[in-house]
Amino acid sequence: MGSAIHAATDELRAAFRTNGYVVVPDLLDSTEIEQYGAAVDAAVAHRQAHDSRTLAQKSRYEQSFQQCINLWEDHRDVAPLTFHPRIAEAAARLLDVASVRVWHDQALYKQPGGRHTDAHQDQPYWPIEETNTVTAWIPFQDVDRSIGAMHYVPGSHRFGVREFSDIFFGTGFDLDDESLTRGTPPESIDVAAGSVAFHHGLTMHGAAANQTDRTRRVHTVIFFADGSHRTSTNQRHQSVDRADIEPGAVIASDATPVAWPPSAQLPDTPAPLVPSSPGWPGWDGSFR
Ligand SMILES: O=C(O)CCC(=O)C(=O)O
Repeated sequence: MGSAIHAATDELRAAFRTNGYVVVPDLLDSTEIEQYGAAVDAAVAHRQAHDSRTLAQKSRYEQSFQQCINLWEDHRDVAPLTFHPRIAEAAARLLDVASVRVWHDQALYKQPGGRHTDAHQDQPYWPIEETNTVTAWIPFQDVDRSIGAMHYVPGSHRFGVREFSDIFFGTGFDLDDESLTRGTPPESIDVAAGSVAFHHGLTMHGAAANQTDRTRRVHTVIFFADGSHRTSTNQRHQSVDRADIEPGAVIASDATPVAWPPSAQLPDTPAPLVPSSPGWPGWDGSFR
């Protein structure tokens, strides 16, 4: 690990606590970017090989990105990225916990001409009681607004809002609605390849359209504090359903392995997906 590799310093942790997002610079070196970028490219191509639709033929949601979930399980060369110790350690430090688990990973490839990503909070999509959650957003190329940069409403993870926003069939949050955002405008964040943007599970966010002729290649990993519980609602989600985690129980299974502290070996591939997990698109394997 070279000296240029950074960490979630106290300053960055304070910024994350205040704003609900932060960019941790230089977590991956150029060799890793090339290697993992190629691995995720191949995994996405494999998962999407059956899909010959043009962008215009896809749903609004699918026009925002090609979403490929849990690539670490069936594309084992992606696993070292999903469980990358520097990224997992940064997540644990930002959440201020000793140990984090992976909820799931997902590639989010925004195709040339891909529409913007509608605004939402992530946490309402997940039946996790505690809100000690964070997503690592890992671009394989420099990202600015023209290719689909993320934007975040600063401090919105502390607004007391935990509200499902339907980006699958609807248009998501209206960030011009001051009663939602407290009049705080979203901030668009450029991220250089090698750096990782982290956002809290309650931070309101979206992403710009891809106006370039290149795909915006991004891998993401969702981490949650070890010891978190499944909500007592009947909200379904493969990350808990497939391991029969009961409502109210601690979420701990081989479907959501510990990423920090790191293990000597990468986690094994867990049992296959539950064939049909009602809820919302993606959880029945339709994006696989
Ligand atoms: O990459 C995008 O376009 C959206 C990402 C996102 O919403 C997320 O990672 O929670």
